[in-house]
Order: sequence, then structure tokens, then C-alpha cells
Amino acid sequence: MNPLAEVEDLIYQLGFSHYGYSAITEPLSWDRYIQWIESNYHGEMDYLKRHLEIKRDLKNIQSSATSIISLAHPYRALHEETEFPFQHLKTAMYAQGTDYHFWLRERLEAIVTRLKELHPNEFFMSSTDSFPIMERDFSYQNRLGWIGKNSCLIHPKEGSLFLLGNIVTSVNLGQNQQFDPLPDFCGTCTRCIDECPTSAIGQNKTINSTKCISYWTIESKNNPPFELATKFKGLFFGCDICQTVCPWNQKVLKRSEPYQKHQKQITDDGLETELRLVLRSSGKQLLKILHGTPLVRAGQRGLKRNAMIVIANLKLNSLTEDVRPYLEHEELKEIATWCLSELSNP
Ligand code: B12
Ligand code: SF4
Ligand code: SF4
Repeated sequence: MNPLAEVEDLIYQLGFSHYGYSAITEPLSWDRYIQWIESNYHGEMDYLKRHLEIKRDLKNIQSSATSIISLAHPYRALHEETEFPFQHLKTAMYAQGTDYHFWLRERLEAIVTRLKELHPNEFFMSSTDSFPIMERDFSYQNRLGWIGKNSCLIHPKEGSLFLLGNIVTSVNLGQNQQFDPLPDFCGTCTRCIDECPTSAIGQNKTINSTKCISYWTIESKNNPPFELATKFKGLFFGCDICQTVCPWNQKVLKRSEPYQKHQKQITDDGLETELRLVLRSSGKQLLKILHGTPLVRAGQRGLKRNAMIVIANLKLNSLTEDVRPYLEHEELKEIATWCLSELSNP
């Protein structure tokens, strides 16, 4: 019998697409993770080097922990109308709307609350990027998908355009289950590798973050090497390319009305207006406009940097005068100089 049968209705009502559970073990790809760090593929994301003892053994969160439940939630931008100030600046789908660190956390907590009512003496802790948990690894172990060549977790019906959350618990959930992963359906396909604009995807399902647009436009506080930045196309925040080209996401994208609507709205005029808004707003104004969205993570400096990269790559000469004041800006003068050098008649 499914030990989570009593909360299954709630899981689906909350919008999760699929879930699984198993005993806590050392992450299946622990050695790969260590190799990845040792190769410096994490760039400046130093937090990925911390709390390794917890990552390796989740019992270090709480000694009574025995099991882990993994849950997948499709991006809200794919199935719910979300309020988002930018319709033209290319923003990763997961980031169009409220930050999932709030709404997904709340949905996971609703499940935890119900589980605690049912099992008052047991331990439950939910996490989505909030604890040092290898979320893809456990979700793979829990049969939520296979790990694609783009390193994303992919499900045969749901594709990969979903976020992951996990619940660590002391309830004994199928400790004797056999490990039975979903088969890898990538086959001979290499579309994600071929289409990645910056060649960030290695041969063995690993991403070199220091080449990844997502890393440079979301996580990094610094300027990307300019030669690399010329490959960022018009992407403003995050990158979905290795997922939107994936055959396993085509059906998901087709059946998504909000996504289709968003795709149609992109116009040059609208794009320039939004880029101007980013460059002309003060830090305070910008953070007010974007309050509650993941874009706040990049900070005003990061967002203005990203705007200048878009302007340079799309050769938006009409925005020259909006970039020029940043030649005097202590932290942005370098990127502004490069941006103007990429425009004609700067
Ligand atoms: C750091 C990080 C990034 C970094 C590095 C990404 C990377 N691929 O490593 C950057 C900033 C580049 C990034 C980008 C994105 N990210 Co991110 N990111 C994370 C974070 C915080 C840690 C990931 C990590 O530890 N990476 C290091 C690598 C080495 O570990 P890993 O990704 O777990 O990969 C393991 C498996 O692939 C496994 N593996 C590989 N082959 C095989 C084979 C077998 C048989 C097995 C068992 C295992 C295995 O080995 C790897 C090492 O353990 C996780 C959240 C979390 N706590 O896990 C989110 C997470 C991975 N990101 C997510 C998302 C949505 C994204 C973006 C789509 C956002 C965007 N649109 O811009 C992109 C996608 C880029 C990509 N192709 O991966 C989701 C992924 C959901 C999914 N369906 O897979 C996560 C899980 C966040 C969440 N809670 O939903 N991200
Ligand atoms: S997110 Fe973009 S840059 Fe990063 S690996 Fe995928 S396609 Fe390449
Ligand atoms: S694009 Fe092809 S190779 Fe890449 S993850 Fe999807 S199926 Fe696998």
C-alpha cells in the first residue's frame, strides 16, 4: 500500500504533477558531485561547497530521519496566470511570477502540516533549495524522471519544465524498496548540447556553470567574459534553451496557454521600453517593481548588467544614451564601455 495515500489528493490539488519516496541513502551521484566541485564548475557559488556532511548524509539534519519524499511542480508560468512586470525581456519561465522559494515552500508546508496531523510524533522537514539537499539526485532515486544530457530531470509525460521540492521525514517509507530508476530516454539525441549557445553542456550530463547563461545572468555578481557574453542572444534573466529544444518538452509547451500568450507578446518596442525601465530606474524603484520575483536575486547591478548585455547583443542602438551614463558608474562602467563598443555610432 502507498504510505502517502492519505495525502495524495492534497498533493495533486496543490498542483504537483508527480511524486515519489524512498529511504535516505548517500546520494547516488555523490562522487560526481565532488568531481564537479573539484573541476570548479560551480564558479562563484561557494555555498555549494558548504555543508557537505549534510548533503552526503541527510540524517545529519535530524538523526531520526529515514526517508525522503520528492515532489515535482510544473512552472507556474506554464499553467497559471502570474503577475509579472516584464512581457518582452526574455526571462526564464520558472522566474515569471512570484519566487518559488515562497509559493512552492508554502505548498510543501501545507503537505507537511497534513502529515504532522496524521503522524504527530514524527519528524518532517520540507525544502526547495533551502537546505543542502541534492534535489535532482533524490528525485531521480524517487523515480520523478531520468537525468537528461542537459542534466535536468525529465519525465516521459511531464518533460523537465518543473521545479523540485523534497520532504525529509522520520516515517519509514518503503525502506525495503528496490532501486528502480526510470529508463533514460535521451537515446542518440544531442539537441540540448548542439543548441546551447555557450557550449556549457559537457559530454557526461554535467554543466560547467562558468559557461552557462543561467549562471551569469542570475547567480554571478561579476561580469561574464565579454567573448562569452556575445553568445547570450537576447536572454535577460536565466536560460531555458536546453529545455525548450528538448523533444520531451514539446507537448508540455504546446498545451501551455500562458506560455503561448507570452511568446506572442514580444515586440521590439516593448523590449526597448522595458530595457529603458531597467536602466533608468533607481535600485529602490527596480526592486519595488520586481518585489517578490526571483529577479531580485540579481540585484539592481546584476539586472542593469543583464540589460546592457541584451542591448549589446541585439545591437539596440536607440538605447545608446540610456547606457552612456553608466560610463561613470563605479561598478558598471566596464560593462557599459563594452556595450557601447558593440553598438554602431556609440
Ligand atoms: C547550482 C544550481 C544551478 C547552477 C548549476 C546547474 C547544474 N546543472 O549543476 C546553474 C546556475 C547553472 C543552474 C541553472 C539552472 N537551474 Co538550477 N539549481 C542549482 C542547485 C541549487 C544545485 C545543483 C547542483 O548541485 N549542481 C551540481 C551538479 C553536479 O549536481 P546536480 O545538478 O544535482 O546533478 C547531478 C545529477 O545530474 C547527477 N547525475 C548526472 N548523471 C547521472 C547519472 C546517474 C545514473 C545518476 C544517478 C546521477 C547522475 O550527477 C550530478 C551530480 O550529483 C539545484 C537545487 C538543488 N539543491 O539541487 C537547482 C536546480 C537543479 N535548478 C533548477 C532549474 C530549474 C534551473 C534552470 C532551468 C533555471 C533557468 N531557467 O535558468 C537552469 C538549468 C540549467 C541546467 N541545464 O542545469 C531545478 C531543476 C529541476 C529539474 N527539472 O531538473 C533545481 C533542482 C531547483 C529546484 N528546486 O527545482 N542551477
Ligand atoms: S541553461 Fe542555457 S546556457 Fe545553460 S546549459 Fe542550458 S542552454 Fe546552455
Ligand atoms: S534535448 Fe535530447 S539529449 Fe538533451 S535532454 Fe532532451 S532528449 Fe536528452
